[in-house]
Amino acid sequence: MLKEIEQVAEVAGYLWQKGWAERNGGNITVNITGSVGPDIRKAAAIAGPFEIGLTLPEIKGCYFYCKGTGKRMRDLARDPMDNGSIIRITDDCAHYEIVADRPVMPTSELPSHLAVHAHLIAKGSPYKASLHTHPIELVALTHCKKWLEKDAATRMLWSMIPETKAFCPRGVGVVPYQMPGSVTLSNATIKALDDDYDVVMWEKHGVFAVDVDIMSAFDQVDVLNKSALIYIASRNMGFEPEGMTDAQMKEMSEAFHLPK
Ligand code: 2HA
Ligand code: ZN
Repeated sequence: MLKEIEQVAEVAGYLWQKGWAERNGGNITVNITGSVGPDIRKAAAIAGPFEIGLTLPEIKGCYFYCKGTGKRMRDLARDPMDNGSIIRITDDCAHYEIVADRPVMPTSELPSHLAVHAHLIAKGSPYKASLHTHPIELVALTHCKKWLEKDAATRMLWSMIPETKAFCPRGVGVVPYQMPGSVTLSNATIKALDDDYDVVMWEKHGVFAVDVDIMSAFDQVDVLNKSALIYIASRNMGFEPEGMTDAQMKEMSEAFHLPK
């Protein structure tokens, strides 16, 4: 099995263990075009072609591993090829076919994930993986207007522990509530990623993250959620956490050559 798919299985296990992946919650897609071998490239379709619903020229002929629709992360962790599949985008850039291992239909969020991948390619981004999950404490933050203001959550989360800015240097964007799976949610997510975030919070729903691989996307969400936990622990101890000072943040940013 491809290294990328083994990594997806490992991350799916973490998502379940963290309580971020109830039932079929969350989605993972990875652009594996660079690592599929000749066997997959030559393989005849085992199902499809199916309509994407969008025409995306940037991903013509690309291969993606996608979590299956209705599948559970905890099952995917054990058996990624029974709970997801490898798809190939056809030459018309508007359809996909399933090429391995079994005819598992990809996530219902496929059009929005593929639109994000197409956008990343168009930008010349090295990012190959996208992750949608329901991290409890980050979702809780989005139930409060204060944390939906531009960069308010970023500043608070960065200031909880020095590592957060080092490992999530672009901070966290916010996408106001939209219906799950909708085109408006997908477009708003792409816009927020374009505004230079790797991770965006979907109000009252979850997060969407992109990075070079799925482990890195997971790590960004994990460090942000860790900061949210420290904030909550402080509040539970009865005080508003002080947060690192501006001078401490500045010193950190300079030492790690971080943007902003
Ligand atoms: O696919 O979490 O928001 C499962 C979801 C959709
Ligand atoms: Zn969701």
